[in-house]
Amino acid sequence: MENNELKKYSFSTLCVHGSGGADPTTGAISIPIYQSSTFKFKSARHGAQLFAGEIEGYVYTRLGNPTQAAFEREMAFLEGGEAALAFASGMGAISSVIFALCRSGENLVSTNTLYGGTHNFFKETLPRFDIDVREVDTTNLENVINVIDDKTRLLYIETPANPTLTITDLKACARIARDYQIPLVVDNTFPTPYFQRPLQLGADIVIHSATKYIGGHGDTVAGVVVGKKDFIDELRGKFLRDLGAVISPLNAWLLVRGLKTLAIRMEKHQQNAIKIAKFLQFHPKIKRVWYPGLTTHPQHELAKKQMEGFGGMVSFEIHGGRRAGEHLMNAVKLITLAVSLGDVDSLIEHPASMTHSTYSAEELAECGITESLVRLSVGIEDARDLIEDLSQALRKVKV
Ligand code: LCS
Repeated sequence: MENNELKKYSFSTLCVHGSGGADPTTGAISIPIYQSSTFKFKSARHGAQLFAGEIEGYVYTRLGNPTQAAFEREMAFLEGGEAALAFASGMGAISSVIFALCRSGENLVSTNTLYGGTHNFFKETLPRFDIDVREVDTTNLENVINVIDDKTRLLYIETPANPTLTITDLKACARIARDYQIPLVVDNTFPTPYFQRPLQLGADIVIHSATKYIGGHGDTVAGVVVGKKDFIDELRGKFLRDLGAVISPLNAWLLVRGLKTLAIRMEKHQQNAIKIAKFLQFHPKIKRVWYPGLTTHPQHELAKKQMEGFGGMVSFEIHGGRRAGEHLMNAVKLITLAVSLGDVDSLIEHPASMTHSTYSAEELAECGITESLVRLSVGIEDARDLIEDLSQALRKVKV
């Protein structure tokens, strides 16, 4: 099927059928796991031409592999980008993109609420390379404009943000990025292309921790970048080659398989998340619930405008502070106490002491990541069982 012909189908059909069918070499409908580190050249000249970039083909799996390529093709297709590049992890993808765009003496502007690992890379590692990161509250875009200068090389946005589900206006950010002629880079891990397609809203580069919803089963660590072909070629040819955060063929294959059920999983994650958010909202032991689908979320209207759904992540503050949160997390039976997110299983964790422990006390306060905040990655179990589990655990919590 041609790409144009596929455009008439809905997103969930495209997830199942992908961009173009069977393996071109064998006709296998499930892409083979090309478990090979290197590829035989037809002649010395052929090898030299491949190295010189004069012809296309496979050389060595750090530089490309057919199973990786299949995953990259599907991700570019589903995000609506020209090309994609897979990485060994979300952090591998993020660090390679930043090093591709920034040199020493330059800076980037970012959302202040980010996955704690990204924040650590921005605030601890990049300064060692003399790259300055200006993290600001991007719910007010004046803050962004105020810190951009002639050394700013990109605007980096995570929306909905981990773990507070704060929403940033992507169209408005794209306008700012265009005005200053810098790329807008969006971490689309939480919503996935099923609920949000940043490239259509004016972003230039999309990044995922594919470890999460893209893989979906808690068995793979991976990342991916989607953008213009020229940028992706440069990223592969320079930064994947030099930094080496390459995905294995097996992990790429697991992600291709994960994508086939992305739509149905995201629907179920969301259905469950809405039910749980509403249950928690009215629970006497819960102080506040953060879910973009609730009308009480401060940016519910913006979320409705730029997203096609609200996703499967719910955060909440519990009365009784950290001690009560720990009690709850120790008392759940079905829900697993673990970091990561986007798995079919529900996962619960405490951002301030776990995923966001890289933030200082002041930074946590600025982002609203309080000691009483608990993050729940809602799985695809039956919502009644999840609510019953939370209910029994909350009964045990003394506030
Ligand atoms: N971006 C977001 C939004 C993330 O949540 C994570 C990981 C990353 C990037 C990094 O991806 P990785 O290298 O782990 O594939 N988030 C995690 C979390 O919230 N709990 O454990 C990992």
